[in-house]
Amino acid sequence: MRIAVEGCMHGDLDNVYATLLHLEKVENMKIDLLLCCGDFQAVRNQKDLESLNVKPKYRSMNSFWKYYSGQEVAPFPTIFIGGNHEASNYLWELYYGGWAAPNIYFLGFAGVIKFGNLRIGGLSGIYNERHYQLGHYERPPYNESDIRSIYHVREYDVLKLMQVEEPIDIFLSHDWPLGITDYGNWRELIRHKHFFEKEIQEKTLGSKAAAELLDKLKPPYWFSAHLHCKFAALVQHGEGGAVTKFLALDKCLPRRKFLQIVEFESEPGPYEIHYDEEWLAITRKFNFVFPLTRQHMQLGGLQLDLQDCRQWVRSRLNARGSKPFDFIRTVPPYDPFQSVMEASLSGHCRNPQTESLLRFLELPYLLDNALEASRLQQNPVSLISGDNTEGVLDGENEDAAIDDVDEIEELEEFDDVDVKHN
Ligand SMILES: [Mn+2]
Repeated sequence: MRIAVEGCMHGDLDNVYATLLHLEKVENMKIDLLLCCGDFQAVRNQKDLESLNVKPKYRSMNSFWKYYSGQEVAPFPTIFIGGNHEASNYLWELYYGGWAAPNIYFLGFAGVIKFGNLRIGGLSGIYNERHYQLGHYERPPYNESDIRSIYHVREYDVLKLMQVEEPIDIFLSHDWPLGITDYGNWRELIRHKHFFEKEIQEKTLGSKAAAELLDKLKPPYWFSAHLHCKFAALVQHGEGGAVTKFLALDKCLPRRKFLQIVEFESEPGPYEIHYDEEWLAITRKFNFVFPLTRQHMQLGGLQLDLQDCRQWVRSRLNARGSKPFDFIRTVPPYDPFQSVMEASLSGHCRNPQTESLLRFLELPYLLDNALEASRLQQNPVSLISGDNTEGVLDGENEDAAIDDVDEIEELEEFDDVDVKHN
């Protein structure tokens, strides 16, 4: 099986697919899957642009809407996670994962799925300590603060991924695991990206949550994006332990290293995306502590026995099959011939895929319901203590130092070294 991995998509599906089709032709090979490590920008229409945290001059429709509307069809199965530039309202609809467009699958805020015999896991968003222990309290339409915190990783989602015991083949995170630069040629890295130097030396470059997951899951492959450069590292987990090949890739621009083809041993294709039994069991088991308010949650160390749940999920999957529920369009796609979009509701939309999955798992729908969430938190669960401290109010510089590489690069004006080497 041949998998293409790319860094940030930034809504440029047309160019990435064209590049891959060209590659298939000149190399005379078949690509089975495209993995994208975030900043996908699944913008369906102008309304979605309001939930995308980018500077006004980057607020453009790009090309996802064509694949959403059906005007174009993704030529390769595509799996992506979220980054920090997303149509966050749309990704929230698909919190548990689902088809963002035909043949384009969103892994969810956290998720594990199967593709052929491979198990692919991922964590969306970027790490920011200030919001880590809060619930998912943001609801569209987002205010100035929520539009930036919605993509900050929450401990709850990491905790779920920490329950995974069966081997993961590939893991995706948008920002790099904290400390990963120690395992690669960081001196070479800062020669091109000298604005990383301070954070590398202070050991603050990257996601603490991703580092914990890397240490727990020890997947053979880990791919990231976010910092808009290529960087490889080799992590040996203890003496004689498992090895993780880490690779970060650039964004899609001419002369930039944004794509890598990786080959995996597998049975002959074609391959399909399927639900993962262990992950669905974790999802079902942990839904009762799904935090949906600004309350601090102390979830650390929560352990639940999954065995009975595994059995239950297995029999449900055997009865229904494990293919994800079908894609369903929920909003009118962008129409380039219509300059102003018809007025539409800017609130949360219940995505039928999410509703079907929750019905399948016999779970309540909570994504639009803060009330339900606070009731849940009042339940006396001995292992979880929700103290009443509100999340710290958001200040101007709430994001980590390197949160938006576009901005830094703009300041740097792509120095010569950068262009030459990418
Ligand atoms: Mn990013």
